[in-house]
Amino acid sequence: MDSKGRVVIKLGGGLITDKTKSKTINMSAIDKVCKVILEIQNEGYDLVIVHGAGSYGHILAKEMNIANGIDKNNEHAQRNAVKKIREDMLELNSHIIESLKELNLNVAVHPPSKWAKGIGIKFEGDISIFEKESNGIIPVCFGDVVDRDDKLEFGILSGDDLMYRLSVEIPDVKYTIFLLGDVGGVMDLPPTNPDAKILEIWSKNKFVKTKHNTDIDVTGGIDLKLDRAARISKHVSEVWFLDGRSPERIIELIRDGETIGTKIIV
Ligand code: IP8
Repeated sequence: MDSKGRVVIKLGGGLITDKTKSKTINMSAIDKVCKVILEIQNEGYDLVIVHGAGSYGHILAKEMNIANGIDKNNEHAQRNAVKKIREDMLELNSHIIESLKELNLNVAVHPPSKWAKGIGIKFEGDISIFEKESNGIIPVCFGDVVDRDDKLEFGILSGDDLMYRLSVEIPDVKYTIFLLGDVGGVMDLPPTNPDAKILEIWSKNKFVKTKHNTDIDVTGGIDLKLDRAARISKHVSEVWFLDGRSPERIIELIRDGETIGTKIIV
């Protein structure tokens, strides 16, 4: 069957782990999303999967100040932490791979620490490895600690930055989907407010008070995601923030053209 195009999906760290407790996996959420990934493939789309770090990355990265690069006073402990976070990310990734393989899906994992350098949307690395997979093989990558060429030596490349380059540079991306862990989309008020409602549409010009948990997240939380999503929407017409706890909404979206969630527009 000819491909209907590509769907790029990020499984948010808050969906696949409990962000507050070190290395706590949410296997039932992962299994639920993976079943939908199989359905998307059965609908005739190619996929690219990205996932966040959640409590497999952010907690230790914050404790050891990894996002700000090398600190000569704490070099040894930081290098150990970099190694440990990379191992933990591979462990988190293996849970997702396991779930995909149980559904007989074929995957190719590309850990960013092996092919990417630098942070932010201009990170270096050959994205074309993600479009070369054939026969329904799904390329997978994740937010990671990466090397930097400058004196800071290392930094954190967020899955949201990977989402940007993967969505914009790979041809034929029809949908870019950010699956969130605890909300139905972008909310009009901080999600802790009981009156908060899902915005059907979000554009950069519209002011939204977002709640970003700076205690845990070393990359940029919802604000980074929104910035990257807005940039992606200049190239991809269907960019959505959806509730990862109800991943079947992706199927609804690709079949019916609409679902519950937030569409990001320029
Ligand atoms: O959760 C962060 O990736 P993100 C990666 O996608 C690490 O922002 C290692 C904290």
